[in-house]
Amino acid sequence: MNYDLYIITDQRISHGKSHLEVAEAALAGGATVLQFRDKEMEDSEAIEVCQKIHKLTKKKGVPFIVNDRVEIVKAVDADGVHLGQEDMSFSSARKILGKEKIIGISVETVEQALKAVEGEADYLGIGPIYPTATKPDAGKALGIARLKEIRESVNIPIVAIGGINENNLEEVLRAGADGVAVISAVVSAPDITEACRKLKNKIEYIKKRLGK
Ligand code: TZP
Ligand code: MG
Repeated sequence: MNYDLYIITDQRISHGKSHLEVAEAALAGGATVLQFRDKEMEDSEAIEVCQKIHKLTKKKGVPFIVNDRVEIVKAVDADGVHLGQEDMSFSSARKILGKEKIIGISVETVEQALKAVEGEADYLGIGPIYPTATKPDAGKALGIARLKEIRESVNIPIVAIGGINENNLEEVLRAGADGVAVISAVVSAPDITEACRKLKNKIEYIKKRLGK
């Protein structure tokens, strides 16, 4: 699976664009993973939206992940779920979703990372690496040193998140992230497709240079 450019939808900061519009534009710009993230939308509406997004991601062969909401993954047969430390336990999610679905876990420490690997998480989200206004309840920025420390402790895919944009991409990829998860730098951009293209080109260029 290609974690290079993991785009997360967020209707609160997309200047009126819907999840579906954000997803469509991000896919056109080369997103390699797409996540639906909405903590407020009613299940029935979220399911409708996710069914539509899933149709688009399938056409592009891009994995579709749902944040937090295991029952929605089940309802729309999405490719997986992303869970935080305070969400449903990994083992419960695995029981509900079965072996084939992707389960990603957010971690902030080496200890949490090792535990997630032990539970056979498919990938880790690490962040916030830099300060971010997008997740007000996120802890304080972890920094690059923590990302490196976790990279050295685990060998499953890791995706860096939090305050990532074209100016700090290189630093996180050099620290060992397999890809970057981005919200505001893409979702709030005037042209989402163009913002994705720019990031994607830069990621590919940097990775090539780093021999990854
Ligand atoms: N988890 C840790 S930081 C974050 C999440 C969901 C928000 C990232 O958003 P942005 O706008 O890319 O900083
Ligand atoms: Mg969560």
